Amino acid sequence: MEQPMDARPGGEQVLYAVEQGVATITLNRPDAMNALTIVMKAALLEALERARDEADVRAVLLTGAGRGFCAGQDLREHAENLAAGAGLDDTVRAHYNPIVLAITGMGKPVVAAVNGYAAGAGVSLALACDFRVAAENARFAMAFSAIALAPDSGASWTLPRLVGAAKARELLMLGDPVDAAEAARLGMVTSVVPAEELARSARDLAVRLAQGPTLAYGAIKQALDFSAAQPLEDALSMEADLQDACAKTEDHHSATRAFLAKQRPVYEGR
Ligand code: T3D
Repeated sequence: MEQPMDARPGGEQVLYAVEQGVATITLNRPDAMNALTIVMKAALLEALERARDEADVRAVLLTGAGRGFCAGQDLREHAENLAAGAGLDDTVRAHYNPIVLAITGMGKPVVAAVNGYAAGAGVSLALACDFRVAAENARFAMAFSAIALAPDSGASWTLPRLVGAAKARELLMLGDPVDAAEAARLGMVTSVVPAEELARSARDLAVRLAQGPTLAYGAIKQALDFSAAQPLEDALSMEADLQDACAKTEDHHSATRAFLAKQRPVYEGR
C-alpha cells in the first residue's frame, strides 16, 4: 500500500510502496505538476535511501501523481528564496545533487514511468534513471534556459550521453519541448506506450528487473558510470574487479548450474 514517506508536514508529497520486490516512489503534488519543494526533495532523498537499504527491494520505480511527471523546481518557493537573497549554489548542492547520486549510485535498477510533462530538473531526474518508460502524452522540456538558468541535476552529463553533444546543446539552449515519440527517436526514453498502459508496462519492466541478478545489475551500473570518464585501461581493470565480485555471487553460481542443466535461472539477488 502506498504510504506517505513520513508523518512530518510535507511527508505526503512523496509516496512509498513495496510490492513484488519493487519500491514505487510517487512524486505527489499533482496540483503543481509535482514541482519540487525543499520538503519534497528531502522526502524523495529519504525514499531513495530507504529503497537502497531495504533488502527486499530489488528495483525502484519513480513516477508522478496526476497529469505530470515532474515540473522541476517549484518556482513559487524559488521566487521566495530569490526574494530572500538566497543563491542557488547551496540548494543545488544540498538538495538536487544528493538525489541524482542516490539514483545513479543505487545498486539496483531504477525505472522512471514518465506519465506526463517532465520539465527542468524533472527531466534530469528521469534521465538519471536506468530506464524511462514514457506515456504517449509525455513531454520533455529542458526548461532551464527559459528562466535564464543553466542545467542542473546531471542534465549536462546525462543528456549528451543519450542524444549526442549537438542535440543536447540544442535542447538545453533552445528549451523546446520534445514529445514522447521524438524522445524515443533521440534515445532519451526506453519505450513509449499508450497512457493507459504506462503503469502496467513500467511495472512489468520493474518487476522483471526485480527478479533479475541484482548484484550484477549494480555492477553493470558501476562499470558504465566508471567507464564514462576513464581511459580503456582503467575501465578494463574496473571490469576485472567487478567481474571477480560477480563471480562470487550465489546468483552467478546458480545461473551457471541452471544453464548446464538446461533450466531457467532463478535469481535471489545475492
Ligand atoms: O531553486 C533551484 O534550486 C533552482 C533549480 C532549478 C531546476 C529547475 O528545475 S529549473 C526549471 C523549473 N521548471 C520550469 O520552468 C517549468 C515550469 N512549468 C511549466 O513550464 C508548465 O507548467 C509545464 C510545461 C510543466 C506544464 O504546462 P501546463 O500548461 O500543462 O500546466 P500549467 O497550467 O502551467 O501548470 C499546472 C499547475 O502547476 C499551475 O498551477 P495553478 O496555476 O493551476 O495553481 C502551475 O503554476 C503549476 N506549476 C507547474 N510547474 C510549476 C508549477 N508550480 C511551481 N513550480 C513549477 N515549476
